[in-house]
Amino acid sequence: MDTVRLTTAQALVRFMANQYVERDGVEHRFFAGCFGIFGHGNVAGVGQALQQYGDELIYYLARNEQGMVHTAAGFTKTKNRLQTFACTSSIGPGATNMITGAALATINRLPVLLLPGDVFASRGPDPVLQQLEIPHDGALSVNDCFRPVSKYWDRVDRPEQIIPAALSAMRVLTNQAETGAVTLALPQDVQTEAYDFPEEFLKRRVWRIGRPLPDSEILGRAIELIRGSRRPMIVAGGGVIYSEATDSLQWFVEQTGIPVGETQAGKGSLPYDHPLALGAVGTTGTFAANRAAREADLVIGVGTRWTDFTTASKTAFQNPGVRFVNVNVADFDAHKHAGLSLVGDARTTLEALAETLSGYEVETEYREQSARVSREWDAEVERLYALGHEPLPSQGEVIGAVNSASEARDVVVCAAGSMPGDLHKLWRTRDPKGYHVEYGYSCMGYEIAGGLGVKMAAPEREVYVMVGDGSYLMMNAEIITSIQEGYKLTIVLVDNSGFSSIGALSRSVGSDGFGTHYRYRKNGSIGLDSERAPGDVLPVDLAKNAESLGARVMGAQTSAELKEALEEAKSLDQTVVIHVPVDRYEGVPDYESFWDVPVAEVSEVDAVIAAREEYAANRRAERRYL
Ligand SMILES: Cc1ncc(C[n+]2csc(CCOP(=O)(O)OP(=O)(O)O)c2C)c(N)n1
Ligand SMILES: [Mg+2]
Repeated sequence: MDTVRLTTAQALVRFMANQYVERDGVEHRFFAGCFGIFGHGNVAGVGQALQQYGDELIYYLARNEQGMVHTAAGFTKTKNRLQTFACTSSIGPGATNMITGAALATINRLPVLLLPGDVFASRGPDPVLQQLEIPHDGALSVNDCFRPVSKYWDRVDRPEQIIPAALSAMRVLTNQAETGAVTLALPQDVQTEAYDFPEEFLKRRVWRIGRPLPDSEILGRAIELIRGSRRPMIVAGGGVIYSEATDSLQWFVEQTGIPVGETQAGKGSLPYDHPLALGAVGTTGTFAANRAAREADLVIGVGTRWTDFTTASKTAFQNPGVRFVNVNVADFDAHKHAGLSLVGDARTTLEALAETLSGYEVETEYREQSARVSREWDAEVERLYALGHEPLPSQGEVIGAVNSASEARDVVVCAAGSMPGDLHKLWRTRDPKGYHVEYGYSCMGYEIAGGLGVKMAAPEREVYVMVGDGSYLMMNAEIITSIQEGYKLTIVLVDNSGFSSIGALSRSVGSDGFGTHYRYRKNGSIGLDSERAPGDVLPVDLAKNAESLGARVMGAQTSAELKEALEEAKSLDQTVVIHVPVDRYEGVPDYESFWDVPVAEVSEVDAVIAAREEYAANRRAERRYL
């Protein structure tokens, strides 16, 4: 057996550089590179290897370990999970900074490889700087915190262990049903130790990503259920997009006349102006999709994991006899809501269904109703795009301006705050990859870092990062990384001086916006919305902050100024931040939907008592779908 003497880290870097995936006959290099922030826990191991093999695997310096995992997640989501990045960190805080990113990746089913440094396997320098000491367990380190947020976790205590660990990592990363964050904890001494690695381990390896079909008997039962339904609807989730099944979906719905509601990850499954596109479904849904959901007797979920936002906390589907058919590569999701579980790839399964259903169509009246309500919804979008709110624009108008300025193939990116819901309702998606909202973890701080990943994956598209002031303050440092690497982002910083989303939620639970506005503490209190005064607001200047990071900054006080700034931004090739103050209280309404956020059962505050009564009434509509 031919061997080559390498350190653990050198072998891992060379292994990563030679991993490929293949789907539909097309090969993709799986690791586009490795992000990292060095410290004593990785500089001499993984850092040395990345320097030595820099031609094989490119190293990217990030600013925040959480941010670099978000960048990897944004990248792989844009690449439909066929390519990703590895992320290397030091031990201790560098490692634990990645945990939020790991959770985000795992929840969204996005493959990212995390390589936190770990304490000495030899336990020589014990405790080393940043080592956690637990008196009853010598084997624990902070990296054990990655276990619940990883789909595969390993600690490499001897150099040769990297062989099975790396192969297991690839198995999970490339498995469409299992994928998520994978963590290989690398003790800092082991990273640097040498071993005679078999050449075979380092050779080019191609992981095939198949398109499995469900069991034919179950497929037959699904056909019967569809044929027997009068008001079927489809809920399209992220799986439609990852599987590149949007054309098949369109073919299926045009043939059958079944209308489509979209989840956050599934938005873009159909173009917004398709007559069978009812838009967003659920808590942040349109009246078009939510009315169809209320009456549907059969719901076909394709590539969705049925979160509470999609089901409006299980109030969306009210037909007493409603049944679910779930098409999903993940058995776990396919079984939800007592659904008939079609475990398979979205594209091949939709095609198999369409072929077998040929000749079946919903009643003409139902098809026409879908087209009518879809048009009515678009008129509502138009109304909110052109609200003309003064003196500051509404958030809906800002979304309208960005949508109008963008080309069909450009991408909008968002994650947390009031914007994801508003974008879900209002963004007119014209391309399957045009809408990128991270709403599995809805993680404040994802926007800019994730947007960088989107741009790295699709440099030919303009990337519009829509970020609230709260999210911006949590994580804006990857602006510097975007400038360092020459990836332009157009960042629309929507400023309402605090957490308008949670402020509105607070008002709806009777708590008057308590603690959600950036205001001076006065008389010992952080303030209620009903007590606000003009001089209260803190003197924060986020535009100056963005400028100091090297971004080109423009201010826009009105919709007209915003449109001008967006046009100017298009002509630039560097990262731009457009700072837009909006009216905090002019929100986009909800459309016949609910979200279960429990309200205090007893209180001395009248508004809370009233909110609790309303909450109890709404909750009565929650169902179990058994
Ligand atoms: C990391 C993180 N912390 C807390 C939350 C809860 N949360 C959701 S939205 C939000 C406020 C977001 O503020 P901003 O970005 O200004 O958006 P706005 O609500 O004003 O639209 C908070 C605190 C979260 N989603 N993520
Ligand atoms: Mg805000």
